[in-house]
Amino acid sequence: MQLGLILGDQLSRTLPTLRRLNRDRDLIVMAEVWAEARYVPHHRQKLFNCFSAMRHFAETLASAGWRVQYFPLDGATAHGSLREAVEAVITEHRIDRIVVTEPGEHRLLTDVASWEAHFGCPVEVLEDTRYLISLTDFAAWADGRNALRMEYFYRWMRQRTGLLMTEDNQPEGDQWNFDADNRRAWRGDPAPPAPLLFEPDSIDQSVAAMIDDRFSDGWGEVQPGLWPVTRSQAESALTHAVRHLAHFGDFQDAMANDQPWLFHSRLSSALNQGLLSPLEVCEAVADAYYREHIPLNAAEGFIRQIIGWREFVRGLYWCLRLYEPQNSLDHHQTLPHYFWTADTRMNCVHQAVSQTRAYGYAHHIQRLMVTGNFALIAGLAPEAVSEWYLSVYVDAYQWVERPNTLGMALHADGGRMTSKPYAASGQYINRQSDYCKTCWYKVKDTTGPRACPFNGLYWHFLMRHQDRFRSNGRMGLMYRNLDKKSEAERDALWQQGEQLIARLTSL
Ligand code: FAD
Ligand code: DLZ
Ligand code: SF4
Repeated sequence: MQLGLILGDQLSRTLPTLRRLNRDRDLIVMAEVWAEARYVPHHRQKLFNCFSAMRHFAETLASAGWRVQYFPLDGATAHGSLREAVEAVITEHRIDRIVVTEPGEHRLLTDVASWEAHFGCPVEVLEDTRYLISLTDFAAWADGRNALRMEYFYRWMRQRTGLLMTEDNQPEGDQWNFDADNRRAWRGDPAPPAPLLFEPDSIDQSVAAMIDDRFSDGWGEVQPGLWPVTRSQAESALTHAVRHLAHFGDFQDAMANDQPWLFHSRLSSALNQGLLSPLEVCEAVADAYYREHIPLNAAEGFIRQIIGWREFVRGLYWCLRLYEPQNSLDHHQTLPHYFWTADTRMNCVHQAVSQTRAYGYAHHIQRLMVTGNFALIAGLAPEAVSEWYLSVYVDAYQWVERPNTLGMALHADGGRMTSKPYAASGQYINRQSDYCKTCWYKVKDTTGPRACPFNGLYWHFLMRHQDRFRSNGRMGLMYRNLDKKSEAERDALWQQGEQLIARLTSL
């Protein structure tokens, strides 16, 4: 008999493990374990989504005739780790082979790689085919390139997939990228769609009770029904997202007070858990464009995020070994308490962290240009920041979280992923949101007690890293602006930055 282990983010009907097993003879094992639940302090909503989706998936498999051994965390036989769960099954049954689709995290892949020797039983690790490009093909694309840039990868992926390509293999609309049409600020109109909610069932109720009981000290609120946890809920979420995608393109980079979702799809957790496939999501969006239900800047902008960014960061995680510690800017400040408490006068940070605590969600620009930008210019230690991002979002899995945090947001990878750091002053946040209007700080001020901290920290960042970045052509304008200032002004900015860094915890 073969033992097929299915992990919490492998909840796909097309999973290679399922294709490799025999429904009549083999055994599927799924286990909620302490090691996975506690290796970072996961948001309680993420734990809820993970365990509820696992239990629903196990039920679906059992109804389809599979033999499933499921270990709930609150059951009599709960295990500390996946290794221990597998060991328990091997002791109980005669197992000829262990089959597992490759885990999405290096940490777990390394552990699985040691099982064959440990158990004295063959372990077959299958390639995860649920992505649009294999790691081998990604490595071949990356091989020999001086710089790995998403835009070139994305164009190549458009050609490979044929998504939004004309019959003569040209991009729809004669343009690869409508990025410039994705930057409108949102001023209250049109109204964003309400998120699709689901009716919690008995599995959801028992998982919610378990989270309350076993993770009472955990961070974040739990709302059963807020995120899809079954395949059919994920399909409804996709239909809902596509129906409301028309304004995604225009307001992709917008932020607004008390508007956690705006026009974003909220599909990342379903995608990352395996409830949706990236291709079906992109095809649904392309279809909506061809039926003239959504404009090209929305369809292209959205598809770029999936076949571009999502596949690109996965390739980089493995190819550039981004699972290893990164700190090219030598940043070491500790994470201020308000990343957990939201207790800060900086309204933009307060908004991003509050909604993260409430829903396990912030959209991309909040993650990149508010919390990420702050962490970059304030010089927070990258590994602490990365652990925070991995902990607080419902969609957080290391293969996607680390490249985004260490590469895109913090430039801690030495610029292998982006050509320049995404450092910005309060002006950017003011342009893209209404946060500054109600902030205690004054976004127009650069010095003084109520000056927006993003301003002082931004100039300090440019000055403290000028040896590295001054020669970067893409940062020329930033340094020209710095050079226009008098020496006295630059001194004042430096002092402002120093003071802000000295009192990061009281901002
Ligand atoms: P939408 O805005 O509707 O975008 C559509 C889809 O595109 C998303 O569902 C997602 O699958 C994909 N996507 C968009 N941007 C990215 C990106 N940069 N990388 C990979 N996929 C992308 N995304 C995660 O899925 N997990 C993470 O742990 C994660 N950590 C991040 C950390 C930082 C510092 C930053 C800057 C971004 C991170 N992202 C992460 C990317 C992005 O913020 C989320 O994918 C997005 O906010 C999810 O919300 P949505 O489904 O409404 O996305
Ligand atoms: C995220 C997560 C959590 C919280 N718990 C479990 C678990 O108990 N059992 C399990 O099989 N998987 C869990 N996961 C998902 C794994 O952490 C995920 O498979 C790895 O991080 C690889 O991406
Ligand atoms: Fe954020 Fe500064 Fe605007 Fe306040 S003034 S919301 S701190 S950017």
